[in-house]
Amino acid sequence: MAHRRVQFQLGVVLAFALARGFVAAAQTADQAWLPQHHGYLRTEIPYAVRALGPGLLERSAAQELFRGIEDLTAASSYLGDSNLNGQTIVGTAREVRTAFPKLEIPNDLGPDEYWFKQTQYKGRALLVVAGGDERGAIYGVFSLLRSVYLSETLLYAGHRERPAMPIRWVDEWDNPDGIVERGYAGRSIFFEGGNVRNDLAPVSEYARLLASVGINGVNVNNVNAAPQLLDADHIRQLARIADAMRPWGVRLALSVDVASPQKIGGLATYDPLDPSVRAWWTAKANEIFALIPDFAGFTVKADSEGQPGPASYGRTPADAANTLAAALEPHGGVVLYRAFVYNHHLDWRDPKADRARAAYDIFHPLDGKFAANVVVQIKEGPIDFQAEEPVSPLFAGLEKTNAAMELQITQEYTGQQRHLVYLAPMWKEVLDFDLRAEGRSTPVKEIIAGSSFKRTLGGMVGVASVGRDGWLGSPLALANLYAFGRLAWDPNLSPETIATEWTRQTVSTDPEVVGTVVKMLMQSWPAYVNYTGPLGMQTLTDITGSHYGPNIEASENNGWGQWHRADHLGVGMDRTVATGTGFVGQYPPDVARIYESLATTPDDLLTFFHHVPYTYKLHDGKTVIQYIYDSHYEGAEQAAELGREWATLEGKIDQKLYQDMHGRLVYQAGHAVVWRDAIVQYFLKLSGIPDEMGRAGHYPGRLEAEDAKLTGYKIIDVTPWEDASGGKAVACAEKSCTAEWTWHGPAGRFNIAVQYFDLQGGVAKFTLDINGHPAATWTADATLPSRRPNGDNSTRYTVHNLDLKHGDLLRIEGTPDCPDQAALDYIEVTPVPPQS
Ligand code: GCV
Repeated sequence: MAHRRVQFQLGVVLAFALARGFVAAAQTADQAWLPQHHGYLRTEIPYAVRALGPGLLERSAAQELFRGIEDLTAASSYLGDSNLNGQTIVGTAREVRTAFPKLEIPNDLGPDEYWFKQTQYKGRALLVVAGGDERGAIYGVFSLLRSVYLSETLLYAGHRERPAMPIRWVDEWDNPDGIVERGYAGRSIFFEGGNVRNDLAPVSEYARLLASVGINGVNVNNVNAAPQLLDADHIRQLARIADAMRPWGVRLALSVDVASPQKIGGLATYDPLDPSVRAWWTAKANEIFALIPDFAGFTVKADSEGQPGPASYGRTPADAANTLAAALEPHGGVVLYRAFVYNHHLDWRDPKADRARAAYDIFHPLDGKFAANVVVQIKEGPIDFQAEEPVSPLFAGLEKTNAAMELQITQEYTGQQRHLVYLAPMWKEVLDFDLRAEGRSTPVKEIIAGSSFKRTLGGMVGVASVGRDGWLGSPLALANLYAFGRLAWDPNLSPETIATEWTRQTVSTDPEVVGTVVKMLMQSWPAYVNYTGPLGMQTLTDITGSHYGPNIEASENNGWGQWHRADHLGVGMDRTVATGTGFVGQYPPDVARIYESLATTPDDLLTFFHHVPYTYKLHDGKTVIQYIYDSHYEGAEQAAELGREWATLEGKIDQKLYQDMHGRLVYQAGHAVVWRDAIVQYFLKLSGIPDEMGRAGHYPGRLEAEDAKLTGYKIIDVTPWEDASGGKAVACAEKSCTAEWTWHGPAGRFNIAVQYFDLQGGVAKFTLDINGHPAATWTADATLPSRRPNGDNSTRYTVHNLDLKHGDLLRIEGTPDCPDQAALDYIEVTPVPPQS
């Protein structure tokens, strides 16, 4: 086989052999978007690959290039003869110039920048990948392989790229015990039982995956930081993580608890201005850098959600940030100080209280007071990763301070990876949003890249919270991680382009498949907004608990401040300057003018900025209440459509992937109905205004469990009431229970959807039988939040194509498995459309 003849030099053979070792490990980067023996390409790439320098990163780059070429050509016996004499080299620009003095290469490549080109040198083919530094060489290799794989014609023309912003990090919210906060893909790849895991092969693979899209830093522990990670033993352990990621140019960062000097240092205080505290941090930084010379820096969550902070001593975030920054500065480290600082004990009766104001109120007055190696890390919206929020005004409020944008890749408020929600379109809206600071064009992407206010530092941080279960749990959720990296590298890319790239690398290159998957990805966020919280209401979920299923009042009457202020007359928070909380006034005047006026506020953010009656008319003349009904019916239908689109791919894509996503999308369609019904019946009851289309409160074919003939089952009230049809369900405290209905409809062929509650902690069993003949049996074995029946775990199982006639007996038997009481909400009998 031709590819066996590949020459490989400078010790890369060894690195390659090691790489194969971890490719064989359980969790690999190849499970995401990196090539997996496509082997179809007839490549002209010279297959003698070598790194010019001895550096670790360059070796990874050469190894990756070799692996990529081999992978792309594995099934091909063709390697053009001319290639036998050619070579592919990887190195820094300086090394390339020394090795090939006559070659014309750009002389101004910056950090992380790369250039590649296939040319002739002294009559032989030469493919050069040159980096402004070693990391640039790695990025160049990944970009080269991607462009070859995607058949872009960049090789001969030559191609040069540099990242838009220097900080491109992911944050992991991993606790030392192995639990990942807001992680939906299993346990930590970094920690277990209070320590760093022995097996760090997945960490190396993760770093490789991140490097392939240009991510250069990983903050490995939860921002609700565990101080013990800063003791000497743990720093030694953390150095192993840094070692595992270093070959890919990915640097380690750590979340720190600002009270560490007291909690683990034995000091009487953690006042950031106290000399003993400053000395403690300096010594700690020295200790870290002695073991991890390329340590990236600290992330800080302070004075927020119970975390200690400088406010305890009357000090400011700048005081705390600068103390840490001074300790890191001699070593080149940075402090990412989170602007997510707010009082979660707000007085909800106070119409002027407003959590959205907090970040700007606290940080804007400190503009210019932060050290040069401090970056203020600002969540994209003023609340907290909601399905839809306006852009944080703080991006425009820090002109003399470095800023980074924090967004969430893990889908805490956006379906927790059980729902397909491609977030790039939302992020892109934020990146492109023009805040018009100083009355000129200042889109967020330019502010965080540093160009708007001439800052040298800045960037994007994505909370990834990956785990051991396929990185993000759901295969299509990986498109979000990919998109994060691509946008941090180039925020001008379109979400659709990114989705296409990802799909072609991951799912298939078949244009029909690509078209379908990209369409699904692009539809998914608008669909989710439609069935969860439209018009700027935020995600109408259980905000003090799971952040998953519907729970509309959970936002109200508590100090957390995620209020939507819905009452029987209207909905929304008045945040105007004229009559509301004044939040609108935090935006630069050109933007504030738009949000201050009802007439110019875009519909999709209406209730974020204004309290309006349900009868208020949107720009197209539809009333708010009708929009609430319509968008929820439309959203649930869009969710069902995602499943139908995926179904067209059966047989055209990998069967395992097909099955996995099929199950998820069926579940999503069912859960979207739960969301739809909860919000629609809630607002119907609250407003008393009927749905013009007659759908709200009417469910054709629905047979409530509480109306059935029950044996063993007892009627229960579901909390919150809107999470069950009519607020009630039935639960079984016996060995088994039944609910029986008589079919009074016409004869025909039907689908029967059974809506039940799949509680945590037990695997209940259900059987549907018709006239005593079993039609289906299934188990409630999903892992969903909550041990009480509610919208977190309300689940739909549909039995298709059942022939029914008048008088038939439909019976569900539920067998509980403590604590899962095989609770049932309803069954819904729908005629099968004639064509199916
Ligand atoms: C790590 C939200 C999440 C918390 C998270 C917090 C933060 O409130 O629900 O889990 O804490 O944001 O970003 O600090």
